[in-house]
Amino acid sequence: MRFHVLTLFPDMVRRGLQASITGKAMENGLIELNTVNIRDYTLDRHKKVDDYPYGGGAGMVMQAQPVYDAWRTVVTAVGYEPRCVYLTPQGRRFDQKMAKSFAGERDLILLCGHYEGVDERVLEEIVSDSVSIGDYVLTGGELPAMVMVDAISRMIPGVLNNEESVSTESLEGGLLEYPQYSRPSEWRGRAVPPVLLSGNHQEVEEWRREQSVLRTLRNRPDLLEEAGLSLREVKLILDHLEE
Ligand code: 6GU
Repeated sequence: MRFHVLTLFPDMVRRGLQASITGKAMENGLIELNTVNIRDYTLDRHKKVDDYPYGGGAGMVMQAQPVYDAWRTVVTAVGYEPRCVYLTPQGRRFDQKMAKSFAGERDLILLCGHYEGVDERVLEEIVSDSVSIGDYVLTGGELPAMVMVDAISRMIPGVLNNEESVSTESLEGGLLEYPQYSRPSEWRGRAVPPVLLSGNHQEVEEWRREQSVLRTLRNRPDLLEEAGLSLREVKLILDHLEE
């Protein structure tokens, strides 16, 4: 999969994704990262890419022309119009389901906004999806673009070493992940839950499922409605609510 990130801070995006698993995925040719510096496309003598908002108000607006020309260059290079994501707090909230849908694309264009926003006319012209990564405001779309590239990349076959970990971990089953433990079996007086040392695979699975349900109840009760719990699991929740 090829990611094309339109940004004023290409180094930030490149350096952020070069580390760790996404970096390895690039080395292995499983993903490609093409950062495009929007400033390279300005026609302004002083390399300016923003201007005052019509109608007044605080801040500056990213102008349409350099954004459009940067986008057009990518479209011409790939030979078609890939989906184009605009990163903005006004967008649809990014989630695992959305990551999966983007993971099926050959190319994805990510447009990072800055200042108070981007001229609406170029957004109307090029954007297929407006996406936010959560209910807080960041200074620009670069970190959200990196978040999206990371979340999408790990769904691509071969990017994670353990294929199983893509499907069984957090949120895939609609529940949060259960707690994990490794050696030693006792650390600072804290023992690993004995069931995990029992060798009884079925009991381990039951314990983990129960832990997932209770953790979701505690931290993300909004997820429980969609989680498809059994009657037994609903009763478990009710017992804990009484305590
Ligand atoms: Cl996509 N952009 C900005 N600037 N802030 C955000 C965001 C995006 N998602 C959450 N906060």
